[in-house]
Amino acid sequence: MTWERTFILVKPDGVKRGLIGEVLKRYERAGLQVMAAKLVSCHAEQAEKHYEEHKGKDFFPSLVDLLTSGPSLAVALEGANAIEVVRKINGDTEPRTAAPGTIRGDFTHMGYGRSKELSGTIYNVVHASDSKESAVRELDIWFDKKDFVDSYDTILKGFV
Ligand code: IDP
Ligand code: MG
Repeated sequence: MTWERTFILVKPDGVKRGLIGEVLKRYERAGLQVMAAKLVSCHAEQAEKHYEEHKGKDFFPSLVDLLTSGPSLAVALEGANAIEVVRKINGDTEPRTAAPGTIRGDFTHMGYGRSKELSGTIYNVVHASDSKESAVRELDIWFDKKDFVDSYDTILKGFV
């Protein structure tokens, strides 16, 4: 099945900088559909669960601090190969080397060295699921069943 649902988070650095519109615009203009969206001020427990694969790494505590420092926008997106396409739109993890035209390449330029001089984590505006399994897991952490719209007009599926 190529039709996928994925999870993205505009992290607190993106929300504080007023980038919600800029970020969502890029997914929408690529034809991805917003199926659920909400602002969430998460607690440490939820942030740790979300990033559990990184537990034990040196940047983990500062990553949890970032996620609990203010509201994030949680979004569920759907489209053909949505997981891969959204990560392409986001760009590489390190904004310093992320390609121009990607969210991370266009809205910040932080490198790993600079992140060490500051909080310890890279501020890169957005998160996106990296596999079908992580999408299911992360959507379950951030959303309830009732948060989703049932379905979009299927006409759109002919265009994307
Ligand atoms: P991703 O967000 O591109 O999937 P991951 O490796 O899953 O990247 O890392 C999760 C988040 O942790 C990154 O988006 C970034 O904010 C932070 N991070 C990852 N690696 C490092 C690092 O080496 N130093 C500082 N922060 C990092
Ligand atoms: Mg990741």
